[in-house]
Amino acid sequence: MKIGITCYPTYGGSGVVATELGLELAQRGHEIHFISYAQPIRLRGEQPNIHYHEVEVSRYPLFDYPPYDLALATRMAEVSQLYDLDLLHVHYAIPHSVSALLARQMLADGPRGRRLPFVTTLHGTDITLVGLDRSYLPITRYSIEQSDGVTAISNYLRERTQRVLDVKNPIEVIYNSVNCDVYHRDNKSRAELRNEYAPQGEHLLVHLSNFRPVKRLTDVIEIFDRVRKHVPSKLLLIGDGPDRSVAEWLAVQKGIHQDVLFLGKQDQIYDKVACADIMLMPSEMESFGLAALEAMACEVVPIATRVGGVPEVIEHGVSGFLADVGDVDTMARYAIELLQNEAQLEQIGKQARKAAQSKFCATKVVAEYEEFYRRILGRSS
Ligand code: GMT
Repeated sequence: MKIGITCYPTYGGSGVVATELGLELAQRGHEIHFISYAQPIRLRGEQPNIHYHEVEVSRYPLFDYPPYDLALATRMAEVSQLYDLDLLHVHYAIPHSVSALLARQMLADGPRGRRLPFVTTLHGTDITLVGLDRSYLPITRYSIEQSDGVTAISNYLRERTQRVLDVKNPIEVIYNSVNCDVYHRDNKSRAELRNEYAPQGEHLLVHLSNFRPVKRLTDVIEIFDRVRKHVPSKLLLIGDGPDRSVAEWLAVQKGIHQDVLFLGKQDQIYDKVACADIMLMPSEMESFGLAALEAMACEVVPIATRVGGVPEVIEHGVSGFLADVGDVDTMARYAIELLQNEAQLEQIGKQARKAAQSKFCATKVVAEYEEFYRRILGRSS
């Protein structure tokens, strides 16, 4: 198949999911065309079957708000025509599904009158936050209803979209996935990185996000502060975003800043995640929690909040631990107990990887997308 993929190319789970999906599909022989304003962060160098088409957004002085969605729709239609794409797959409804809808309409009304179906994958904040803003809600709902196929990354998100947006178009759940060959424990690189980050043999906790308020970065610091009082440990913070300075300030106030390592945004994160013992994900909301899944594949035990789709990813007490939002004492207690019991830490880590392999393995999930695309194409021809 020839598939156009659009996503937010910068730091964020939906862009990562879209890029990894495109890479897997390309490996399986499909021709993949990424259409976006920048090259997706995890897409580097020349790769077979992968093409990237940049969307140029005009900065004409009249435009206080450059109309990216229109430039995207135009590029989608051009690329689809030029490379004879079979379908478009957009990740994150706003504004991508609206642009895809316009592109489909342009091609249908064009000289060849061709039909270009599009699939929308809902990721979370496109529904739970942005989609509920009155200025976006009607158009978000409309573009979802108009999609030739809709998927959501968890049962939670499907139910929430149906309930809150009253969407009638069927929504299929296709979970996010992880490539367990890439995300795994590599003892050599793990030893090297632990030597670098924790030279006195301390335990390592890790957090990975875009540091937005929904991630509750200060809870990560609070949890770590409690853990550090009982177990010698260091905290790796991967990512960057609006809450970085408040977290830095809190770490300084608590006198623990020398043990909190801000690693910034990283292109490839698997080795840095895999060298840790525990991943902290105390988010206010997660429709899925991709970072936790990536940790699980690396045998790193996730301690997270019981919100949104997270319980579909982490089975409490089996593949990680769950607590209520803001309950930093309980999350710290789980971490301390695990770090003081190496056998349990190792056992839960292995169970976490097993869960990642059996339920969320990229090979299985990519096949589900292929099958979904075929069904959409069958219906559209
Ligand atoms: O959570 C974010 O800040 C980023 C956002 C995105 O769209 O990039 O993440 C959402 O999509 C991820 C990939 O499907 C999910 O793993 C996250 O749980 C989801 N975030 C929320 O629901 C808050």
